[in-house]
Amino acid sequence: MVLENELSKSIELGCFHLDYQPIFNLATSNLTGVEALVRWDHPDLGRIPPDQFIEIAEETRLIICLGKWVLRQACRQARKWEEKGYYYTMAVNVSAVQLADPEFLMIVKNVLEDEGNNPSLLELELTESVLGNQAEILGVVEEIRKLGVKIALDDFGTGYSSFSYINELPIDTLKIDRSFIHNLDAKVQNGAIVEAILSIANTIELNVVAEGIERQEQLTILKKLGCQEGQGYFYSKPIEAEECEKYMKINR
Ligand code: G
Ligand code: G
Ligand code: MN
Ligand code: NA
Repeated sequence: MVLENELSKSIELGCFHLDYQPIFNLATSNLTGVEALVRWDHPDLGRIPPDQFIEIAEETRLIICLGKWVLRQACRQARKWEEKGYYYTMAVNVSAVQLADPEFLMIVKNVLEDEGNNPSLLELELTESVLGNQAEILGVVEEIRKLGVKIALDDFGTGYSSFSYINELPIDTLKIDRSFIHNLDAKVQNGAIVEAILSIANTIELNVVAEGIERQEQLTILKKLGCQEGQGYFYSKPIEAEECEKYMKINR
């Protein structure tokens, strides 16, 4: 497969960069963190979006190498911000293939040590597809959490068994999938699922991030329902590290 070869070459040559999407406290509009999102800068084909290569990277297991690079890059950036007195959560997407890799825990440990990060400012975003049901994966997640790293459940609500994972996995944050935010409007029933998710999350003291906030109306409803944090085009699309800094304040 051609794209596979290109992907492999680009990983060797380092033809990727990370953009960061800011995440805000909805009540105060203060920045709380950023989500790192990988971008492929192909020398001839130009920018290729992740929807077009993450799956191939997973199928070919190239995601293990690429994901390791993403993690290191994100931690290096987070460390630079820490040194400037900018203490914000750095969220990094982790694929199922990475989590199932026996070396993953060691990779996380090494990156944190090498880069000198505060582990509690790193949050790994897992999706339900990651999780299957294996006890091994639960063990890895527990070990990662012992390092002080936070765990988020991404795209929450889209899978078959989202709710069962809340009990089985040690998680800190739920990220409500943007499909549930999309139709939030004055119709009460459209908010019912979000309201249910928030009710459970508040009871068991999970942090909740709403994804894909695009309109003021959605923000107003989310605030009313007690959602703490959010991200989306209403605030900012994914942007370069330097541009993120305009949202950051020194808090030592
Ligand atoms: O912003 P966007 O077009 O970048 O992302 C599209 C999809 O690609 C999202 O579902 C996102 O989770 C995924 N994605 C982006 N960056 C990464 C990454 O570094 N690792 C993994 N596994 N997925 C990513
Ligand atoms: O699956 P994950 O949550 O990691 O995906 C992040 C993806 O969502 C990226 O592709 C990002 O560009 C996209 N995204 C971020 N904010 C918005 C938004 O407000 N609306 C839409 N449609 N997509 C968004
Ligand atoms: Mn994500
Ligand atoms: Na998502």
